[in-house]
Amino acid sequence: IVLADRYRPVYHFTSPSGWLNDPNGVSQWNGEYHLFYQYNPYSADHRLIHWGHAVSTDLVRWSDRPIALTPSEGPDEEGCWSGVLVEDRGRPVIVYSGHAHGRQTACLAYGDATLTTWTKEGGNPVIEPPQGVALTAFRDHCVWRENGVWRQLIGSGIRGEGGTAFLYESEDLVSWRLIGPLAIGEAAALPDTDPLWTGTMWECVDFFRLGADGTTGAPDSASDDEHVLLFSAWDDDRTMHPLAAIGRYAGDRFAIDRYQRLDLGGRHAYAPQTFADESGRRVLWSWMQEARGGAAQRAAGWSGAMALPRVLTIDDIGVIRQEPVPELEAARGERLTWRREQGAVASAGDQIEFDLDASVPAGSAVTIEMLSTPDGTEKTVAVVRREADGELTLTVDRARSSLGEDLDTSMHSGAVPAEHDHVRVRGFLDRSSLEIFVDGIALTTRVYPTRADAVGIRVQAGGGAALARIDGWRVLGQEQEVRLSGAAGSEEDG
Ligand code: DQQ
Repeated sequence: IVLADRYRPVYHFTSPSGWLNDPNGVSQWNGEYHLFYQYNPYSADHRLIHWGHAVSTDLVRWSDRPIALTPSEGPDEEGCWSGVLVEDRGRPVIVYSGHAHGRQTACLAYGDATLTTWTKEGGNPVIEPPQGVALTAFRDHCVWRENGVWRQLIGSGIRGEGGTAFLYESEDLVSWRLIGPLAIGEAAALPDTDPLWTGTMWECVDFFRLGADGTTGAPDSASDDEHVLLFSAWDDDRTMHPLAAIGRYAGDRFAIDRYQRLDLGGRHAYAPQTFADESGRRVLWSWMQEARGGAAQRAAGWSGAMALPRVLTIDDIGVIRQEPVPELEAARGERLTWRREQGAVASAGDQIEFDLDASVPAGSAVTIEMLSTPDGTEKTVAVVRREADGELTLTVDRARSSLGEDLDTSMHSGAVPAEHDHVRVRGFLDRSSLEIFVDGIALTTRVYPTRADAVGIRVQAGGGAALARIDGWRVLGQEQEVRLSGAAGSEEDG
């Protein structure tokens, strides 16, 4: 019997084996989308990190390519950590963090025209951490062209001051001048109580222009457009979540006007990275960390998946919104049928997409139970509630999501800026992966129900809320499913 791992997402990107974390080098070249990622092919642990590689023409069906970067003697001998891919006069270049003996430095690798084979720069590392300042860390890269030169940000933090990103400049990607910190966060304490905690280290910085008119592009200090700096706020104690800083970029500084939580699921949509695709959209990838313990991950032989690729926009009240790319509609299978039960509507399946419109006036709520057993012993409950003062909130309660042990089942919650009673809720269930979007505010999380009858969704509108429309589809796993059963089969044979 072939037993596929019931927690392994089917229509989300996962690595062929082992461990996956951050998306890297996200891009589109001659129509083809490339996803590189932090990868340990040998075990489901964060150890000896390589760059995995996959390609797609539609952001839905992916095929694996050979490993792009492998640690080798020198500055990356203990890991090829996160970075980006740029084009320098037609030549693909990866800028990444070499990791060796507790030190991180900036390294380069040059690709062939198909982005398959990579040759490391002989002069690596090309940047070492600045001297004379007490840094919390120094890694991860954002690189762009501006005014005929290269600019680069490297994520860091200054002890006693806050997270930061150091700005550099170069003519040739090889020799770099330090300009200084682009911006410095707050000397933030209180990670547990402050949802906008900015961390002591900014991981995976990503800086770009995003206009309310839908335009986006590389940073441009001559433009009045709002700029967005994504970073993953991190601390040595392993507290972490992704944030967006929004503000003005002028000269060599970024004046932060405000922060926004990028995902109400926090670390389950970590290390986000974006790119502008050939159609001009800002596409975002992020890593869905597991919520189960290391022993369970090692036993499963895999860890980590990518959240669905999303289009990022900013609306006219300055709020960043995200929606899964519309290409995913091509992966829709059969339409769900709904049954009525005690004032709720319900449907079954653990690989489904749902989409509903509801009116949620003050004092009312819509409750969505997912992956629930008929007796309610296991269930994950999302609630979209309008408080008496008009504020709309989204919570996901995982306390009863699983009878299993050694799981993070903490609650997620946050506000959804929305001006009307009418809200749109979209959800994507894919086994252990759950993504909910309420008016474009994302909440990404992981749950691990144990019972075979913990499937489907059940939606109830109460206290004056009313469901205006509900629709849903099974989602096809496509090529990943084929690869998965192959892998499960060989494990069984062994
Ligand atoms: N993961 C990478 C680092 C980065 C961190 C190492 C974020 O480059 O700071 O795998 O998850």
